[in-house]
Amino acid sequence: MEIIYSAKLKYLAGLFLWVGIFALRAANPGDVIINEIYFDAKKGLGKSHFEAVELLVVADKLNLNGLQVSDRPIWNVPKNDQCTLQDLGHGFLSAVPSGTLIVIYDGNGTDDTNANDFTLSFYARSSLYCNVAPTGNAFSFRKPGKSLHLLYLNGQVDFLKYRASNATHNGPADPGKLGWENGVKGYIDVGMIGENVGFRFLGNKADLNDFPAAWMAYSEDYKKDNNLGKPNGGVNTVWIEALRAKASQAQTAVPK
Ligand SMILES: [Ca+2]
Ligand SMILES: [Ca+2]
Ligand SMILES: [Ca+2]
Repeated sequence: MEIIYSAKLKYLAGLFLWVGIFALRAANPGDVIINEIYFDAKKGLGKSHFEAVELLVVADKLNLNGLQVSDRPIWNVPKNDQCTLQDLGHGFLSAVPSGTLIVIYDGNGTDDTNANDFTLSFYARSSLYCNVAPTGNAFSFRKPGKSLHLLYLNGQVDFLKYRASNATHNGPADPGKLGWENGVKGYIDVGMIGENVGFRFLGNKADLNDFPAAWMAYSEDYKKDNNLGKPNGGVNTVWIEALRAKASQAQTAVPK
């Protein structure tokens, strides 16, 4: 009798483990998006001043182990820089709440791995949780135009492309299968070279970020008015607050 009971417990434990693994949600397009890019590290302003990407988690409880950013031109041709997130079994990336802003800095620093306040940050060059092989950099934006792919386990999740209005050419970066207004020719205009330092998404819906007009370039100094890890104002903030409210309900919901 006891043997049967113990076998049953083991079976149930195994079942719950498998249900748990399959319940983890992988990232698809629209589930996590690029929300802001800071592309000008303004060399000379001192350390802890890095180029950065802010990602917004739209779908609740996503498993983001394996999420990757890369500034390669073609999404499935690995070259240039890249950064792949992994939590090494600590679990902080296995069920990330909706409304979380994840900032990846291309520099050295102390990571924030606690999503209870809806922010996570990783310093790609020193982080244990960011694989930056083979170049050692997560991305490199110091050019009059560039692009960024967001990938998950070899699939496309998001894409954008930007360019200075006086840049001489558009660059080869291709959105692949993802929506992006005007395809290879489409880009976010970030003003004259040197005029601005980054750009933010102003929308309140994941697929609106396919439209360059939904983005705004900004010139504020990174150290004085750092918007990385914070909602971008207006309806973007309202949207993110709603995503966070939904996530909190999910966390505190009592099963009936
Ligand atoms: Ca945090
Ligand atoms: Ca998009
Ligand atoms: Ca922001």
